[in-house]
Amino acid sequence: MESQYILKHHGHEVGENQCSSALTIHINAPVDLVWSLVRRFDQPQKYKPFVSRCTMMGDLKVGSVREVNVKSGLPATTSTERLELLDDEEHIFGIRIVGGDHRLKNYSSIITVHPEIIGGRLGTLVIESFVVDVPEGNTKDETAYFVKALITCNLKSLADVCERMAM
Ligand code: A9S
Repeated sequence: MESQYILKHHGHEVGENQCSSALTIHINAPVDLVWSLVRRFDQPQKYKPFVSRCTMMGDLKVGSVREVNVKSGLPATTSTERLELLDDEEHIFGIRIVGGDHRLKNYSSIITVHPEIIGGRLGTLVIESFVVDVPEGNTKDETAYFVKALITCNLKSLADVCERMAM
């Protein structure tokens, strides 16, 4: 099932000097609760552990831009990001990183959430895919490993927050 969702919603144009991948997680919470957190482009810190502050100009619609400040100890301090997709029917959320003092150039990601039944209870499948330039001096594998590790942290934190709220 996951592969059908990935084929339908997570098709990225991947250039020669780019890398791309997709990660999934199953969350023991209803899809509407999970989506209510994922869709908050203005408040990524609701679940992302590396974000310390976020300021959004405009309102919650495609084209809005946010300034994300990340916690110390990371290889960046700020990231400027644009909301590219926000579909409350199909539960599709997409951003593009357009600036910041980090090395992720031309980064874009898509998150989709899908209802499922886990152990006879309402659950959610979350799929997050990305595409990004391979920085000068890094390999595709190193870049994919780095980004996948960060997204894995974000998704595990999303699961923790949602499962706690659903208790
Ligand atoms: O926040 C996301 O959705 C995904 C990523 C990969 C964000 C990464 C990051 O915010 C750091 C955590 C600071 C790592 C950016 C934009 C660059 C980094 O180097």
